[in-house]
Amino acid sequence: MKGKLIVFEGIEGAGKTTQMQRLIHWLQSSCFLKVRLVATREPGGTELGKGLRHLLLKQDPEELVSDRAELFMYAADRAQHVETFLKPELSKGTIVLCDRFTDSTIAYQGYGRNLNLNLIKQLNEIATGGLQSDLTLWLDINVEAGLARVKSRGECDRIEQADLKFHKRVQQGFAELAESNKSRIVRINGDRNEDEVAQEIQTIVSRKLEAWGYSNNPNAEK
Ligand code: Z5A
Repeated sequence: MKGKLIVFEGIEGAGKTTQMQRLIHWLQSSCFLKVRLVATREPGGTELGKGLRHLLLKQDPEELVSDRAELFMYAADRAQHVETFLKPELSKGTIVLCDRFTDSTIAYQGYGRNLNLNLIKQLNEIATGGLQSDLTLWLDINVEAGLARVKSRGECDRIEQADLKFHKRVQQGFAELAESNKSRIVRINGDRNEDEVAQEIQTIVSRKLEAWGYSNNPNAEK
């Protein structure tokens, strides 16, 4: 793979979408990127994924989605996303920014729903064909604060409505993943104002890009 995959992770309301947009604007306006840059997300990064996202997040009092069905739907979304979007982009040399990836499944379906972690790791492996992020930015935020941000936006989706204990288990999942994957996952304190968080992300990403051989010299070609 010639490109790089940078993933944003965290609980609801952590600020992933906000910070991803800010990073894109910063990268586009800085001298770093003479290479193609794209943004995507899971679930919902492909046409098939958009349908799965709708099914996963809608509220249907008539039929609850079972935990295992939910797991397989996220895996199906990922398999399609990796095969038809991520791998082709990365092989062209693109820098891909992705809102959520494999760690979300471990945190939500593993720690949150208590499904078997080994099974989830195997499913992630099958769905990705072994593709991993080059850098994951984990926005670590107090659970109550994240949920309050989301609630202040209005209506909550199916997963956002899960109880506080569920979200705390998910948070614990991200914390343990960060602890055991220190070279891939970087913790960022998300309990700060948007500008402070964005500044730290820019510092981390610019260092990584330099380490990967991307120059911020405006005359340099990658
Ligand atoms: N899910 C799963 O279970 N398993 C999986 O494998 C995958 C996903 C891949 C959809 O994800 C759901 O799928 C998700 C996990 C599950 N659970 N739910 N629900 P999603 O990423 O599309 O949805 P989300 O995580 O709920 O997105 P979100 O609520 O929009 O969170 P966010 O993107 O991290 O936050 P944001 O949109 O940038 O900000 C939220 C609000 O806070 C907004 O009003 C901002 O203006 C505000 N904000 C942002 N930053 C700040 C700061 N620093 N201070 C104050 N206010 C802020």
